[in-house]
Amino acid sequence: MNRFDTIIRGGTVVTAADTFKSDVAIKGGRIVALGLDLGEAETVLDATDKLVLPGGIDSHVHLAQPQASGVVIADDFLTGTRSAAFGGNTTVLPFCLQEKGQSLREAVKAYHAEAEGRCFVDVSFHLIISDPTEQVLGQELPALIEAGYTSFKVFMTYDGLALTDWQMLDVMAVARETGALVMVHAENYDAIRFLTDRLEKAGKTAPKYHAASRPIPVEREATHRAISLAELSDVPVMIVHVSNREAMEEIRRAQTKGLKVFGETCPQYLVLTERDLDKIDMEGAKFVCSPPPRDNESQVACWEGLQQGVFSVFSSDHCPYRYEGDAGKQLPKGKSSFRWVPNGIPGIAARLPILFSEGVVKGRIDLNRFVALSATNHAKTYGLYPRKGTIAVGSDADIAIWDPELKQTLSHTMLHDGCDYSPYEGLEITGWPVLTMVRGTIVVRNGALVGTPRHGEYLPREKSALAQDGGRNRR
Ligand code: DUC
Ligand code: ZN
Ligand code: ZN
Repeated sequence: MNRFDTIIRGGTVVTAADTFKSDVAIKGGRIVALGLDLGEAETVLDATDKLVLPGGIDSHVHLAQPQASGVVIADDFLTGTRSAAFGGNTTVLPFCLQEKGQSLREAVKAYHAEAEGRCFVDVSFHLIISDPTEQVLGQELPALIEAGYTSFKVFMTYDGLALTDWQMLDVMAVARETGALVMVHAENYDAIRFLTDRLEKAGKTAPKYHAASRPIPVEREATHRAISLAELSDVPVMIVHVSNREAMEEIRRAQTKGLKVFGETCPQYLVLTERDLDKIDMEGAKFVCSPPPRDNESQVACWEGLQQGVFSVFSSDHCPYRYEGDAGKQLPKGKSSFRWVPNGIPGIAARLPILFSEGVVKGRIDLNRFVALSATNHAKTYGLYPRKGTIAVGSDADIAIWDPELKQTLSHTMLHDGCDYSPYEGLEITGWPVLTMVRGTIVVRNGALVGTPRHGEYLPREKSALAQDGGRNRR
């Protein structure tokens, strides 16, 4: 019998710290040896001229999320995790949304039922707290955090989701007590409602006015406020989906002060602008997401944030709605005003090819930062490291083999999600994952799905190492 199940031979292994020629030996779903001349294995995979990277971890995706009446999210766990695997991901962290009036435990139970037996890659849930009742704050949330749901998101905007500052302080107090990590959607609710009202009264209802309804100060102010509330509460905070320089600089200023404030940005803020929303008829709706894509200067700022470490994670914020039909972007009400166009765009499979092509190939970031931004930092931030997010002896054999030279024109047909378009259609990409392996089992190989939806496991998580000892870096 061979010592190993699989050896990946001849490739260049890249971690967040190092780049080196090494074979990778796998047994029982784990990496058990790194080096050259490792001997024989049941299966040998040739990685000559390829990069052997930790599988991507996408720590911000929405799958099977309950929606407003008449709207259907385009991906469930089956299609969403399938698409994730095609894009070189091995773990995704979707959000379990508590609806108003719903118990958090019930929401978690229902979400597990959606995921059960329907995951091609590993998954773990963040919570979304929309109704911080006494029961939630005093019992359900602390118990769930102890059970491994160690991060939760709160919204500062949206009907049915927005928390008041008081409520934000309430949930942050729970995070302080338990060591959970708070993620914040930072936009000013009243300002958006005010501007939306004004725009509608002026007859400005096309999708492009979505961007005008939530300009940069809306995001900057809320980012500042979220950071201030976190500082008051002495908790770390992750500001998600940051779109522009002013919000990025709020985060950088807090980091310079020694606060544990983390930032995330996403592909839409690197390669789209608000001009994409200005298309004929409803075409612009394909790009409606929040915060909206901004301008070229904002793209430069987001790259700067990635290069300098202000943003430690790069996620897709995959939140897909179909373009055709009545239940997605062309919802009948959405045609009457941008206000009702479902908010979100797909990106779970396109995230890493975009970061690789626009970042590594164009010389904006090096390979090690690519790995940090695409996998390692997600694992460290959300309590999965070192089991996930690196290539090391003892870690899960979650691996994406990349062809760094493969040139493709991005098209929706390559992505295998449940949506019917990609906002990144036509983008010229260099570099693509040619094999995705989860715990030693190949899920996607050369553009073909070979895995099964029973393979993905649910991952309870440790508390984030970054979130311990309060929100200030001790000096
Ligand atoms: N926030 C998200 O994180 N995803 C989609 C919509 C939104 O506002
Ligand atoms: Zn959000
Ligand atoms: Zn999101």
